[in-house]
Amino acid sequence: MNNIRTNWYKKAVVYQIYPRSFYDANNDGLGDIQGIIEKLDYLKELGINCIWLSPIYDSPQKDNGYDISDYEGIYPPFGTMEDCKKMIDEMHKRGIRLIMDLVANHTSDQHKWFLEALKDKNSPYRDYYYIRKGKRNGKKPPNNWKGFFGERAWERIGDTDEWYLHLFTKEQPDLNWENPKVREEIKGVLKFWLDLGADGFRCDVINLISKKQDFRSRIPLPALTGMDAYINGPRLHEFLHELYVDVLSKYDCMTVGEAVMATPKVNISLVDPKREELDMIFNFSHTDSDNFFGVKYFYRKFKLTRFKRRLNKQQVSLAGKGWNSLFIENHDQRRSVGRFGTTEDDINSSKSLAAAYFFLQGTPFIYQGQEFGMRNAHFESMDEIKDVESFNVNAILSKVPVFKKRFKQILFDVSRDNARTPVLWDDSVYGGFSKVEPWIRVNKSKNEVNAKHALDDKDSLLYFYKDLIKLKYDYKVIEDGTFKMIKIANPHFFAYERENDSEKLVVISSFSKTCRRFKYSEIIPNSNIVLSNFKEHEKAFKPFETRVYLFKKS
Ligand code: ISL
Repeated sequence: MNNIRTNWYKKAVVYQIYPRSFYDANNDGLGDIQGIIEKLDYLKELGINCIWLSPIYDSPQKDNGYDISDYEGIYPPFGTMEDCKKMIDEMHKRGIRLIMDLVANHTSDQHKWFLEALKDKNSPYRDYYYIRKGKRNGKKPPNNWKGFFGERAWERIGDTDEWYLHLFTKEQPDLNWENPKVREEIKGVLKFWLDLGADGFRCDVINLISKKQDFRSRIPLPALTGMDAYINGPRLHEFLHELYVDVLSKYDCMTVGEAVMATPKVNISLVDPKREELDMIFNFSHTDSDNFFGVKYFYRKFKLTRFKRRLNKQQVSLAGKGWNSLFIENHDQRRSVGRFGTTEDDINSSKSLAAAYFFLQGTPFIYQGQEFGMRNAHFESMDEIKDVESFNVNAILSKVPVFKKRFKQILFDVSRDNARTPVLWDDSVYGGFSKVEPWIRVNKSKNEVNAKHALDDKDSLLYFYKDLIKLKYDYKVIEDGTFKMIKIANPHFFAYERENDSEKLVVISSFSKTCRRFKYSEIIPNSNIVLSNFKEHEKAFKPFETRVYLFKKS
């Protein structure tokens, strides 16, 4: 087949925008599309060349847009389709590509398909969803499955004997991908956006789209009962391949799938180019290294060696076979400052972490505000929290005796809202995000941590990210070099080599609060350093010093 796909994603640096918190151009307290347009020059200057835009589609916003009521319409407070076209145009003019968020495991309960399905028992839309008879004359759900926000995965339809499946909130009914008509509809959505100019998709919870069809109860688990039936279901690969063949292969686009709880085996099966499914996935094994069982509420102390081992596993298992995504933050994760061995009082720790993840093999992603070190929100009351997940989990876990006392604090620490406070553009009253009070409270650190402050200081994290991005484009070895972790058991350093026929790149990042030596034969402290957060280098690394060495082979 004549392949029109250029795999441009291998040269991409992607910046994620969570629109409701990015920039409010019309001063209604909510970010918007015009706000994105206004900040494109800032992003161009940062150096990124691709944007992943979290959902802007029409939606009742029960889950901040991850509950879509019209895949081809824009949520009016964010703007119009005309604004959207202008935004795509302005991005492309600046050499920035756009990947849209494809939320196709579920729709909103206000989507016309679901409304039609409920209205009429004979409607063809009924089979777009999983609607099943309940047990005990319909009074009990069809099985004991639980969803991602802690609740049971079924909602009764009025006082009928039927229930529908929802793996997220009850306002997000799961689509039935077994139905070929559903797959055609989703292909139509993909085509619509690609024809409009989108360059690809971040595919929300994509490894949930196929479910085992027995719908039997499973052994109850502390979380996600039934997961063996709905994670990596039997027809997952077939459905993805179908999307690829019928749509994705026909455009020079890219896909990154969000894959929950992906093992290395699942990871490679989704991104092996020979299988023609996805280009890469988000694998959360490293971000989950500070919790038990992949459940963030069961959190534990961060350990650099655990974090490294998990990233190493991702890298090694895909080496030479498939592409990686590289990330430390997104809109569902709390901020990395103060999380992955970094501290709020030493910006060098964020620089050290940034260099550590940025030059691994794969496409780096930066989440809005990460580039200048936005911090967690430090919530103090439930009134400050807006996320439906936090509410639903709070309602359940606050009743469990072992959680009772500590649970609120855990919730404040790990709530997804930590990443969703407005981007701090300056130190004005609402952090330069808006002139009116935003939809969620402004981060209290606005006076110390904001984009303006970072732009005024050549030593800021932002300029360091700028340098990282530039290096990523400059050296081919970052794209195609082999990967080798160095001294993986060392608890103070994150170090690795990338090597191809002509170059070798070595990254050594200290995560130590004291000066330490890192014995490694090939380096001489002051030569071949292409990037560092310190100007002078001695044998010992200063606290949180990072050095990137580049050796040319003759
Ligand atoms: O955020 C999580 C845990 O706190 C994850 O379990 C998250 O729910 C999961 O990664 C799926 O996330 C995606 O789909 C959700 C949406 O709420 C998230 O924002 C989105 O990234 C449902 O569409």
